[in-house]
Amino acid sequence: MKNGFFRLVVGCLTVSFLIAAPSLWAAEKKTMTRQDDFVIIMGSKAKTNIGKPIANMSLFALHNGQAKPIPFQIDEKSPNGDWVLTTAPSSIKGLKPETDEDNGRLDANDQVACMIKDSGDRMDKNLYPQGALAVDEITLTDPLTGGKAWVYLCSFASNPPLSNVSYIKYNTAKDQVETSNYIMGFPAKMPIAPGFISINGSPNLIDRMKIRVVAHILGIPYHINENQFVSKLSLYKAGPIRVIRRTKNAIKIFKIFQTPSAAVENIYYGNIASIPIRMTVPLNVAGVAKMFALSVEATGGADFQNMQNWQFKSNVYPHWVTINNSMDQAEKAMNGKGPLDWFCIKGPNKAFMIRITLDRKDDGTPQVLPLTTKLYYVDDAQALDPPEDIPGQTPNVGYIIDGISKLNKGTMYFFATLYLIKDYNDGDEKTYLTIIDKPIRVDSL
Ligand SMILES: [Ca+2]
Ligand SMILES: [Ca+2]
Ligand SMILES: [Ca+2]
Repeated sequence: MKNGFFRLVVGCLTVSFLIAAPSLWAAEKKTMTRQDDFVIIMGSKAKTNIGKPIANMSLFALHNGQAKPIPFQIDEKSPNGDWVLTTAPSSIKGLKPETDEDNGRLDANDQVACMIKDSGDRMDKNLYPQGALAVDEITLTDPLTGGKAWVYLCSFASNPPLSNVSYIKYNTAKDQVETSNYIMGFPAKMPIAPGFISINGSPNLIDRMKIRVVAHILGIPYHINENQFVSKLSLYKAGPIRVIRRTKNAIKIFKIFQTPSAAVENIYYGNIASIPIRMTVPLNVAGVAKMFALSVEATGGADFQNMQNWQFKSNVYPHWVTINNSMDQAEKAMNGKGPLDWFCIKGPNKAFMIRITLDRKDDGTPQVLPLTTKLYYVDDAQALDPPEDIPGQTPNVGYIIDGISKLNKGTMYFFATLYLIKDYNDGDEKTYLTIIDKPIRVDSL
C-alpha cells in the first residue's frame, strides 16, 4: 500500500515534469527592452528558408501565447552587393525594375528587416504557424543588458499570412516619405537631399541641406556647393518597414566638367533615415596634395528654419543652448570644437538628431580614416550664407570635415543617420546612440 502510494506520487511527479518541461521551454519570455531599433537579419542566418521563394515567406512573433505575423520585408542584394530595386517612380520614364540573379529567392546577402518592438517570446515548435514548411528561429540579444527576444521566419506553400501594419509610406507623386514620426520630401531639382522635413506635425524645419567645400590648389581657392550637384531620382523599393530610394548624382566642376554619376541609396524607416555612402578614392590624394599644395575642407549639414526657442546640444558641449537668433558665449565657444559625433535639436514633443559615422565599414568592421570632424554652429538670422532659400542661419549646423587631402586610394564608408524622434524626453539620445554603438545581436541555429 505504502509502496503503491509512493509509486503513484513518483508517477505523478514524472508525468507533471514531462508536461511542465515543454511549457517551461515555451515560457521563455521576451526580456528585450529596446523599442526604437530596426533589425536586419541576413539571409545567411535563415538556413532553413534559404533558396526558397521570398514571396512565400512571412515573419512571426509569439505574443500572449499566439504566433502572429509581424510587419517585415525582405530586400534583395545582387551578387556584387548592390540593392535590387524593384519599382520605377511613375514620373520617370525608361527605368527598368531590377531582379536578383536568383529571381526572388532568399540568398545569403538578402536582408530581412523588421522592428525590434514587434519581436516576442520564444516559441515552442508546437506553436509554429499552421502550414509553415520551413521555420528559422532568430534570437535577438541586447549586448548591453543581455535582454532577449525572438522572431520566426516561415515559408509557406503559397499566400503566406501577412501583418497589415505598415510604418512607412512612399508617396511617389510628391517624392515624399511619410511616417507617424515625420514627413520628408525631396525637391525635384535635387532629389538626393530633403528640402522638407516635418517632425511630429511641425512646419518644415529645413531651409536646405548644405554641402560646402573649399579646396586650395597651389594657393588658389575653389568652392563647391550643393547647387553644383546634378541629382536624378531613380528606382526604389518600398515595404512596411523601410523605403530604399536611389538617386544618381554627379558634381559639376567649373560649369564644364561633370564627374561620373554615382548611385546613392538612402534608407528610410519609421523613425530613422540612414544615408550610407561608399566612396572609392581613385588615387592617392596625399601624394597629389603634396604636388599641388592641395588642401580641402568640407562642411556638410543642415540650415534650418522654424526652430525659434528650440534647444541644441551635441557631444562636444552636452548642455542645452537655445536657438534664439543670437550667439551667446557658450554657443561661440562650442563652434569649431571636435571631434563631433552627434547633435540633437529638441522642440516641443519632438527632436531631430544627426550622427555621422566614419570609423566603421558597412558591415560594422572598424575603418581608420585620416579625417577629423568639428562642429559648425551659427544661430544668427543676419549672417547670410548663400546659396540659400531662407536668408540667414537659424540655425545652420553641420560637420566640418578636415583631412580629405590626406586620404589614400581605396574604398571608404561614411554614414549619416538622421533620427526623427516623436515624444522626445531629455536624455533619449542615449537610447538612439546605442542603435549604432551596441547593435542588437542576431543569432540563429
Ligand atoms: Ca542576393
Ligand atoms: Ca535573392
Ligand atoms: Ca538659411
